[in-house]
Amino acid sequence: MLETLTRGFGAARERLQGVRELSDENVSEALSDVRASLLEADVDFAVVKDFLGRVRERALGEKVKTKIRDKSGRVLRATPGQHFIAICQDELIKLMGPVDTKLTRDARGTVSVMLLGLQGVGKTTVAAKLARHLQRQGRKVLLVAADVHRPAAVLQLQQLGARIEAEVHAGAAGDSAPAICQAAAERARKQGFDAIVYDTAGRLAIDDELMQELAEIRTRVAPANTLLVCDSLMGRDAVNVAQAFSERQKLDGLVLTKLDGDARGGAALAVKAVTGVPIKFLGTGEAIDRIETFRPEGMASRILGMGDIVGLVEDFEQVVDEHEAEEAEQDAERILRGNFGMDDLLKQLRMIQRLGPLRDVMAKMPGFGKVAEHVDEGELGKVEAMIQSMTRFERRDPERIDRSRASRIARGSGRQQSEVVDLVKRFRQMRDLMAAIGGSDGGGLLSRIPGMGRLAGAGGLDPSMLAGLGGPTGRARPLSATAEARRRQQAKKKRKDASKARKKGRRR
Ligand SMILES: Nc1nc2c(ncn2[C@@H]2O[C@H](COP(=O)(O)OP(=O)(O)OP(=O)(O)O)[C@@H](O)[C@H]2O)c(=O)[nH]1
Ligand SMILES: [Mg+2]
Repeated sequence: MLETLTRGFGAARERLQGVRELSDENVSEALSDVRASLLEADVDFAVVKDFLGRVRERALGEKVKTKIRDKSGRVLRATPGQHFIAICQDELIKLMGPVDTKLTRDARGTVSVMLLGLQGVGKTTVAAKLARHLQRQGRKVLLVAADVHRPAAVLQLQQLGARIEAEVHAGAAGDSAPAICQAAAERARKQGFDAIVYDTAGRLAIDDELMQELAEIRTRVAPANTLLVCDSLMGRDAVNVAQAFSERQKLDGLVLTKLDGDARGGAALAVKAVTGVPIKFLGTGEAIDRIETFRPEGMASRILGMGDIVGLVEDFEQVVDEHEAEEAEQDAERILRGNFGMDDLLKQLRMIQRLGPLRDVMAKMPGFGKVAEHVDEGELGKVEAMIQSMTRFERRDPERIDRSRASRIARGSGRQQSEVVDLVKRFRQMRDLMAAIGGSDGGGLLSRIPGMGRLAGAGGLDPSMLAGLGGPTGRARPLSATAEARRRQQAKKKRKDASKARKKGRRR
């Protein structure tokens, strides 16, 4: 997701590493990296020019603040390179925002959403995803099959509706789309539905017939929200289509789909700037829960390879219920004391899998953008198989897994013995690390990462847990995070020892 953009900003960041101040020359060089990636990502040329101009002006014009106080009054030092990235972040957020992702209610309090867009962009999928989203807010949703042009369209929506237990309204043969929508709106009023989602027909191109039909539906049901669905993979064409639609229909926002398959991300970045219509939701996969409310901050942060903790927490809240969240919180506390076994690891892995493809989850973890690009999706399955082949005793106390046990586990899970040994080794490192960063004094590493405390509470989801799971090749192992934690742990021990020695000295 968005690798092209991330690479460009990453290159700029590296280029500015170690510079003493931002100069015309080094800023120009950094911006040329950014420019190349923006163009490669298929961002509209005028948008690129404008964006670069603004970043340049601020990078050279603003006095670089190298000392910043955080909320607790601690002084943090920022390098010129970090200052440059902070400006990029700010300008990216401005480019994509502001956006109000709340769906509007009509006078009766009903949330009505009309979806439109070209053929195959994902309207019907989004209809089901939005219905699920609204159900989670406690609403009773009516899905409306207003695509009378494609024979299988109604069935498709009915199947999706059945999966999420949402009622689907379909017309009789020969009914027009506007008539079906009107009947559905009346039914919703009578039967107490407080949310209604209209799934309309797609066309190959924007033609008068389609515009007429959409306008007719609008006058009959007056949807409180009209959302254009765009396919992110269409890049600049998606932006052009959005522009054409917005000139002929009043749009409240966009849903950008198939972002999961989009390495470039040009549409995500430019569509608001070009059309003035903000993205409200993202589609990040075929499954019904792969929908995200759009946050420019989160997107900017991900583009810059800095992760998106808030997004991750939101994903987590999407997939777990209250009971699970509570349980996870207790688990996390125990895990952070270094008190956990393979069963806990398995549980955590399953939780992570529910959050979406590992690659996406990793991309949202601060500092793990690069790692995410190399994640092997099959890795979790292998680890799971190995853990399942362990006895209860072995799971509880993996230290006891000797050569003969490892060989048995390997045979049972169809893996190599070396992989089992490797898993046990990494598990041990992970446990030590957890104890180190959890820190009994509450001042552990986790508590210093914004939002991480809550995340840790939410699922015991620490990057380092995943990091250790890079597989035998170790491709996805971010050594720096582990090394950093070890360094902190050693430094802490040293300080403790030194203070002990001092006290001892005084006593003598
Ligand atoms: N990877 C991925 N696939 C998606 C996403 N959203 C939709 N799709 C897929 O895109 C294809 C088309 O989706 P539909 O929802 O049928 O699209 P539509 O706009 O309703 O199509 P028409 O009704 O024919 O105009 C399906 O195979 C979906 O599974 C997404 O966010 N990511
Ligand atoms: Mg459809």
